[in-house]
Amino acid sequence: MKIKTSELESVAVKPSQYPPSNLPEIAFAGRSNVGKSSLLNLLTGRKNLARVSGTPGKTRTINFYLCNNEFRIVDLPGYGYAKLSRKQSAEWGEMIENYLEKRENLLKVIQLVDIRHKPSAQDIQMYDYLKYYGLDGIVVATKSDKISNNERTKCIREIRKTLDMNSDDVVIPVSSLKRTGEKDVLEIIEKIIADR
Ligand SMILES: Nc1nc2c(ncn2[C@@H]2O[C@H](COP(=O)(O)OP(=O)(O)O)[C@@H](O)[C@H]2O)c(=O)[nH]1
Ligand SMILES: [Mg+2]
Repeated sequence: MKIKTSELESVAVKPSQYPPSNLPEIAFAGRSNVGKSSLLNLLTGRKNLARVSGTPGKTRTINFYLCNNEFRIVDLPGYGYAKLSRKQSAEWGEMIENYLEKRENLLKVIQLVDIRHKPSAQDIQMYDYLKYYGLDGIVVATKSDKISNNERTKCIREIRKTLDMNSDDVVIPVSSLKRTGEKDVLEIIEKIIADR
């Protein structure tokens, strides 16, 4: 699959601001700075659809991108940003929970982790959350250009083990910098939509 057209359809902090639930949605979650915006730009072939920021933690909204007039990519606000107040953290939790729990047209959440690091406590928590809602099973390991081919296998094994993934779950190494792995992600998105 190729994403030929994409546009920001809605920016939401609460369910009443979501677009209609008429189209299938695939969401992306991950720690701030993990490379989510870069990946979304790569997938959509647009330089600046999702902002890439040097200052993490800025996106505090759920952004809905309409793709090929056929499905939506949903950018969930990043977690793990140290400078959030307790109130902001609570708002983040509520925002994510509302969406994961109630969105009937949400098919899957693709979780991003940095390929170099063992998933953090918050990564694990997020993934457990996805398991609870039956939305788990696909992890993108970002910034794969930062490690050698040799290290890659080891790092992926570590991610699988730490997140307690099943054998039929997948970890896809991606580099937005080198533009690798993008086809594998698009293929999976296509399959999720076709199988629904
Ligand atoms: N080396 C490398 N750096 C990346 C890659 N993807 C993102 N980055 C960098 O990581 C930082 C955060 O990226 P961004 O896409 O804004 O992450 P987000 O906060 O998860 O949306 C930026 O400085 C990016 O240039 C990648 O594949 N390889
Ligand atoms: Mg971002």
